[in-house]
Amino acid sequence: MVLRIPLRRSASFTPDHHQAGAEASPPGPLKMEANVVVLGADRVGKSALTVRFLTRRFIGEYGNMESVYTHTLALEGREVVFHIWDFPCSQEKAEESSPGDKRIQWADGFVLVYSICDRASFDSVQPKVQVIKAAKEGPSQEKIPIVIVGNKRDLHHHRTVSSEEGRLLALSLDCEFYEVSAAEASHGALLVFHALAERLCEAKLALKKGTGIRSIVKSVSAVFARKRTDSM
Ligand SMILES: Nc1nc2c(ncn2[C@@H]2O[C@H](COP(=O)(O)OP(=O)(O)O)[C@@H](O)[C@H]2O)c(=O)[nH]1
Ligand SMILES: [Mg+2]
Repeated sequence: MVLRIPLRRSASFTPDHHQAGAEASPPGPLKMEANVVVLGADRVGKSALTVRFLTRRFIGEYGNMESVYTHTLALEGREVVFHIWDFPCSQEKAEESSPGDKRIQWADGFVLVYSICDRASFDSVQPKVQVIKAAKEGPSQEKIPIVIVGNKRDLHHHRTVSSEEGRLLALSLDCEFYEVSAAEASHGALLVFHALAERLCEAKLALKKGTGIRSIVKSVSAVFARKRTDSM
């Protein structure tokens, strides 16, 4: 069952002085909606990170509910409406990510979480990114908005994945990267979703530009084709 929990709370990540001084409106649409899915192995903190972002709270145990949360954030003069799909562990296992996975089809942006204390969860990130890219990358090879997150940073004494490994993996896959502790603070969760929102806006703009250029090329070709037939 999918629970729709509309959380109308709005989060602004732009410093006040920046917003006040922003006279020119940003390029692209001022309101954007995006579907986001949070993926990763069991018990890495997917729900903890999501709930941190939505409520700023860490409640410890999150049960096994499947939820789609709606949440709006302000990003440099734009409004980004996120629909965030959080999965119960059992379902994550049952639906081993494949390009046909309904979550991958549904989502525009992805948060891939592993635990820095769980190497297997880290090892599962790369195949997941490859599946997402195979399913989503169009002919123009546009950047898919993906943020890789190493969670449970507070448990550094149990660390089995170094920060460097996380950073290098993200670099090699052309993804954003953050190491955070959902348990300790909300700052990391905010950075993660803020970075994803930026990537989503860039992707939307790139898509629009691509479509714009393609339609110009189409019309110019049509005019030349017409001229050629006229002169025959
Ligand atoms: N120490 C620590 N525990 C965490 C952190 N994030 C989540 N947890 C705990 O890890 C367990 C699994 O978290 P949960 O969000 O349910 O994982 P999910 O299965 O990926 O959704 C819970 O007991 C959480 O309290 C973190 O940053 N640090
Ligand atoms: Mg969960």
